[in-house]
Amino acid sequence: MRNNKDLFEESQQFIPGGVNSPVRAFGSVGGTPIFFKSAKGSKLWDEEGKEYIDYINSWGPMILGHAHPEVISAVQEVAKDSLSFGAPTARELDMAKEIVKIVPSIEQVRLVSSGTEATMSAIRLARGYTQRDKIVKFEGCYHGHADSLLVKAGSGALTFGQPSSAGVPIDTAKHTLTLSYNNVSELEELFKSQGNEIACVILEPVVGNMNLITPSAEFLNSLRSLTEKYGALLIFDEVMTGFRVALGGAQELFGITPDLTTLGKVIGGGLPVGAFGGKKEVMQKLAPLGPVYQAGTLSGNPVAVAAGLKTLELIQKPEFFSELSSKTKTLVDGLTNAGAGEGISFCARNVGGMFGLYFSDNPPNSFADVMASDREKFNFFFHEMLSMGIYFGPSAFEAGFVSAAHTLSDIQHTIECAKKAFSKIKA
Ligand code: KE4
Repeated sequence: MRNNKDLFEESQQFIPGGVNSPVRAFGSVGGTPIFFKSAKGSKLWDEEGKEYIDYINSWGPMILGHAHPEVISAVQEVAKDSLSFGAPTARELDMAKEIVKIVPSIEQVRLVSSGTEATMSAIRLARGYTQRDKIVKFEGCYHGHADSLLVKAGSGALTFGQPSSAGVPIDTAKHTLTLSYNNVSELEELFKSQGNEIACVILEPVVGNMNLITPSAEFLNSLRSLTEKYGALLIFDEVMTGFRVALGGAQELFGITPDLTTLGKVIGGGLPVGAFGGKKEVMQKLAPLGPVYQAGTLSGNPVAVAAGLKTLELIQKPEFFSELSSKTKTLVDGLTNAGAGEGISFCARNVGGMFGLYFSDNPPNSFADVMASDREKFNFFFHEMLSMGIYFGPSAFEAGFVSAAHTLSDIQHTIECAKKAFSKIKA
């Protein structure tokens, strides 16, 4: 048996930072990342044989729980007939029809292999359709690692964006304007001055990448009316919220119809699938029909689509989302009460099957609020819970996820462990 520490040390010799995605390196919370070997339902087992209750769920995809027997057999069934053709398959048509059925704003959809590909392609499509270069995003929202989305607010939010990563040319970043989430006056001011130059606005309609933040109704309504008025496209990045906060995602929850939607995570059931879709008039601009090029060797991969189709079938069972949401609320209410019981400045909230934990008196409504929460306390809490076999996201800036496989005893055990962790924080 190889332990987590040795594995991490050796991995760092062959993989930058020892991980294939930065958040996994525990950089934000410190300590040694856990190397997992297997999982089933709500449980994970690491290489040392230790068991954990999983509240990351692979950052959202494992909504049914790990290794769901029907998903595994769907994958095994399809894998027998080759893993990829690089040509159209009937199964991709089935997936497209399923997405169009579940998300009414999507009249046509294109499958890709990650959320990043979905948002990168949607941005290019919006620019090609409107023939405008400027795009708008919000500080704290993450949309994958395409160059034009790795941009933070410039000196003034209404001026040029600044790269938030090395390797992103200033000439690329300058077309991205970054505003404050939930700030309606900034939005109005920007559109009044530059509205006719804006190709699109992209946002997480419930934010999961600066911890969980919900939009105000005024913010969403202003976004929809201003983009409509100035001919900009409204893109809901539902890679995380799609099939998670409700079957039809945040757009179903809030009753807002975006022009384009990006999807990922749940749609692949744990295998690489992303998607972007929307109005047919916009989607027709895509190659091979239109001038906006976009492509992918493994787009619509039959094995990945089989996992996604089975997952989408199973989450449409009656009561799936009401049960998932109430289980998640039981968790956040229990954690909030446990924090209050120890007199800790702590709160938690959920939207459907995703939740946020905050070491602050009130849930945050903005990036500034999130930055004001107590990261040290979160990091201490994270490691205390990890030592008791509870696996939350290794960052104070990530949302957590509950699956259909989590039992009420998992939830109750988590709350009991939190009480112990809070009592140590108080001491
Ligand atoms: P991927 O390229 O990682 O499949 O998707 C990018 C993406 C796009 N949009 C939203 C709203 C997302 O949350 C993501 C990816 N989410 C992170 C979790 N915070 C993935 C975890 C990671 O980066 O390892």
